[in-house]
Amino acid sequence: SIIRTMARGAFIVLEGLDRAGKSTQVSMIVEALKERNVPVERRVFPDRSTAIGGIINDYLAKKIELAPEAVHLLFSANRWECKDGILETLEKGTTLIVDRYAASGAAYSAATTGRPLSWCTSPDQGLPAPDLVLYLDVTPDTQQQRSNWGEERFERAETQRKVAENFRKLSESGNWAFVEAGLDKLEVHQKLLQKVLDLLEGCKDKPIGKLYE
Ligand code: 2DT
Ligand code: MG
Repeated sequence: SIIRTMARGAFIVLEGLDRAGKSTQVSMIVEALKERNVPVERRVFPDRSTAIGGIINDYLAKKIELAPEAVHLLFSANRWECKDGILETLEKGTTLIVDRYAASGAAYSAATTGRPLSWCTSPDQGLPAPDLVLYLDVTPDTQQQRSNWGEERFERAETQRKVAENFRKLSESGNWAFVEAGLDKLEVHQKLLQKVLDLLEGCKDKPIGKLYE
């Protein structure tokens, strides 16, 4: 086997409902790590820049109709097509801060297909597992105060309620931390950053895990 000469990066995912503030917080964490000279990159799922991501984008924008189970597999395929890139980034020592990943895949699809969470997690089995999932816990009131509510598919209160329940079930396995998303954004940032910094040292010598294995 190869002798590891360099520490790997950490794989950190931000999860939560729509309008929880994930994208803003991902940017703030990335900037804070850069200031500390931590090699870091961001990613977002769905990755709408690929061919599969283009179909997903058209579906979310309600330009096309697809069976929800088929869309579920496309979301998973969109992660699988990024798997090698994720591993290469981590192995070269760069930390990844990711806006949504497999938990979104299962939580949303279980709500929209009505299928069990176990059915929804299975296509993602074996993907690189996050070292930490930071869950931005947003209330329906806060969600609705934030802008552009209801533009994309799934942005309905009833769907969001089901998705939130699924996230709670998923959080029972794996390393999750919940942070209240309704606080001032700097306050949220400080809480998240502390959890990220606590993790960084600890995972350097651990192999990258595999999801649901
Ligand atoms: P944004 O709101 O973050 O742009 O996401 N989704 C996302 C799924 O249904 N399955 C998945 O695997 C992923 C990654 C959540 C767009 C929407 O896509 C949903 C909201
Ligand atoms: Mg959204």
